[in-house]
Amino acid sequence: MLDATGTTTTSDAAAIIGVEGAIASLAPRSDFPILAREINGKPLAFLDSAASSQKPAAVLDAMDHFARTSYANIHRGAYTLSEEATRAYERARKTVAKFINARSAREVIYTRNTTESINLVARSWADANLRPGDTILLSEMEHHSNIVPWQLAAQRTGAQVIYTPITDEGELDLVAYAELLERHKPRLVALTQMSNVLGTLPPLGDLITQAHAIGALVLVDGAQGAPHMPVDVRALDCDFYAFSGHKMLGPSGIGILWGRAELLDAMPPFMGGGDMIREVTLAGSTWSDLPWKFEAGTPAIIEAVGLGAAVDYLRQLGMERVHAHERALTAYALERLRAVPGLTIYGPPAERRGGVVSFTLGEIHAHDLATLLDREGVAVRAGHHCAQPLMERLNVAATARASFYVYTTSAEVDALAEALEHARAVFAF
Ligand code: C6P
Repeated sequence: MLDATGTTTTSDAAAIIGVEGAIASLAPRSDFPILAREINGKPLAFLDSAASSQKPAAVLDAMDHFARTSYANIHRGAYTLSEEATRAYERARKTVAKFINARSAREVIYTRNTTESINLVARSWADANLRPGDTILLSEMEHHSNIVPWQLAAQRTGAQVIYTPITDEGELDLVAYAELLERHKPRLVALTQMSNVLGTLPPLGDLITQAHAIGALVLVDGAQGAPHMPVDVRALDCDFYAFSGHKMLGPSGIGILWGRAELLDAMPPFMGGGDMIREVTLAGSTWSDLPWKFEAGTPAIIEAVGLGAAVDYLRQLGMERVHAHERALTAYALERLRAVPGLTIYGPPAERRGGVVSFTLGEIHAHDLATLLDREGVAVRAGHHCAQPLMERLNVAATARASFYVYTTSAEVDALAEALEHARAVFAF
């Protein structure tokens, strides 16, 4: 059973939360109109940002303003509106490139989400490069989006997928990882930056160095990374990095694949259609340059503008502060929830995890628990969190999960703890 939360001491948490004992939101709550809502007559405590975050007025307004004043299709029309729309779309790309310290905006591909970004690599790079007998190394704590595309690629190419196990504390087994690298010499390693279930933060820098030493490329699933911590793809030294706009204050329908230019340049297109070509004849076609080679069809234009506004907002907050805020909330939550009798918390101690806390309460099914919490205005996710292999490793069918972001306060964590006490009372144990 994974329950390693006992390592956060009262004095650790007290030091983090300060004398007044409360953690205020990092971003002004009034920036997020939806947070003023009541649910079932109770103030909303939105604790499901790992699934999708709420959006500040700055993002909603940027999209609304763009749609009202400058919207047209991009890269197509030699008229003012289309040129304005193209500039806004490409400006947002540069904003994203700067946010992750890409060498150039050419390396920043717009996709629909993390899932599509990983599928792009699994289709384009894997199909062109993997042969029967090759190996792809994942981990047991990956989201389905970082498992299924590789299984499909393996089926198409004859490669095999292997997995680094996790320890009983919910962390990557580093000894096993080194052995698997040595024994199988995988062509590609794909790892999450933060587990969406356990909050585990694998030591990516070391893992990437080791993978490169045996000649593997490394894809980082940044779905739970880019929204929550500073990301510098050059310092990280990964080869591909994937993330979603909707988890980082932006809209749904827009995501990013960053890749090293020389890799992307050598890769065939993922999808064919308008905007990704240089020339089409009846006999065949040639491709546009990066990044457009990978952007077939009319893209999510308004959403790209929204993502740019979200990145501006996060940069103003400061990603170091975002990370520190979530760590403080997590330390507080682990301590507060440990006091709830019958609660089992999964994952590593506060100092080695991000702002995600998964738990079960006695024998109550996670879905029933989430429904009871919702009655108290507390929104948490319940289920397998698109990580069924991890659930199997934890030997649990489902967990409930609270996750934190820039607008979360310790009062919301208190509301969660109190709602859990209510749930215990309903189930009379
Ligand atoms: N996890 C969660 O509630 P998309 O759906 O493509 O934007 O992101 C997929 C994804 C990939 N990797 C990780 C680590 C993720 O957490 C997610 C999305 C959400 O945990 C929705 S299932």
